[in-house]
Amino acid sequence: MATNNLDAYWMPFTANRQFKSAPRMLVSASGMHYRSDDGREILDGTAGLWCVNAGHARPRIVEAIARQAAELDYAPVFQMGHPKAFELAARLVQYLPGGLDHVFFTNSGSESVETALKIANAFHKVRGEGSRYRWVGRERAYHGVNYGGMSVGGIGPNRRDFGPLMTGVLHLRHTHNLAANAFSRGLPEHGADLADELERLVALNDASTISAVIVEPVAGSTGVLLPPKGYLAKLREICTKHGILLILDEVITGFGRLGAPFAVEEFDVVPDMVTCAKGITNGTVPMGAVIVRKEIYDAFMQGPEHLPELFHGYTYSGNPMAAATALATLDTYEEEGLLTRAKDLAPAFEAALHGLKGLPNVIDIRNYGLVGAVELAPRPGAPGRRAFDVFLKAYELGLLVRATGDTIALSPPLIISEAEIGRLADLLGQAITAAA
Ligand code: PXG
Repeated sequence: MATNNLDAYWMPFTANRQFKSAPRMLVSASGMHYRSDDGREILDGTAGLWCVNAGHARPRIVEAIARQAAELDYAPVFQMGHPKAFELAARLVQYLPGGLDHVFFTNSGSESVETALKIANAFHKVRGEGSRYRWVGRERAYHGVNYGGMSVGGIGPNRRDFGPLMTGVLHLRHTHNLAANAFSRGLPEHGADLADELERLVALNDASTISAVIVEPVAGSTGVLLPPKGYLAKLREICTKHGILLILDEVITGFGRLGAPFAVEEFDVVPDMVTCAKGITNGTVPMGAVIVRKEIYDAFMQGPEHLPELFHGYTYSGNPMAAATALATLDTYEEEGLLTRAKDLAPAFEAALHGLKGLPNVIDIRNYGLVGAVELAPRPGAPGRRAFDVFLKAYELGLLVRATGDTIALSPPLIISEAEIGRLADLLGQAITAAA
């Protein structure tokens, strides 16, 4: 079989023709670096796709995967159990405030979102409030690629080609405001009042039709949009007032990205559900989870005892390979203090990124913890082209970044050193200058 035939693989979210004409192939990884097929070392500025929070090829995780495959490769997860799924759920809830204490496992961020949206509606139904079916998302949001997540999502190209989406979905305005907040360090000052939009949606549609609001604490995929100071607290307050569930999608912010285990703690906002994935297994074996408040779980615990209380789940929900991997991942995070390390490194990361101000076409730089973005002025008539050129140039120079629209997003593994932060900024600066 020809291994150099690139044709059969339809690559996800990829410019297939461009890639196949000039492939960028990664063949191994360790710590902060990838190695490419032409033997170059590539600094990982994105933790893979925002998931390899502890860096690559970590021994405990590698070992856990091998051991688990030999010990218990798979066990049915419907009407049967295995110890590690229970152990993992009990450990995960320790990272969240008291009320958030039950875990439903999935295999990805997209599935976590679908699961949370379904639980929200079923929760209202089981309590006799089945009229609450509407979900409220936000412009520019990314909640995965399945129909529920697409519907509450707010990225035009992700929605436009796929026919009717879910009915009854409402959207808040996004919070990105360059005129007021460009070059903010940390959370932007202006825009908390955008949360009041929720009151308008409630007034128009009546609270009795609204099930849940879902937002990313920091919108990652769309280019790292940070919540204005006070915004999330206000959303929480309005949701509580109207009996609407608040879902925080922590697929990117979970597991230390912002300097605390979850944004829930960092931003001091307690939602009714948290969705996560990615960093839960350090990006290795696929896994996601929805963590729900006790009241939600308890509401379902009724009806005939021999029947499932929730008709939902996946073949791989909490499967042994993923559970063992997640436990080893949490051990690694704990042993190395990684879930709070972004807080210590944030000042160096902030200084390094903001040092790029003044380079050609840089119209904004934003950062929090170990997530950051450099926004570029689009090339006239070719949106996305400039950031794509920077991405290509950076790769050539030995740095992996993410280009989204005309924003370069950064989310390095949480093990990054200050010297590597300097190198990351230096290489990115060179790429931005070269692509001008
Ligand atoms: N919610 C959020 C907030 C996400 O960021 C998902 C859900 C979906 O997760 P899955 O595991 O189904 O992909 C995400 C995923 C990028 C990028 O660089 C972002 C994501 C995935 C891949 C690339 O913009 N976010």
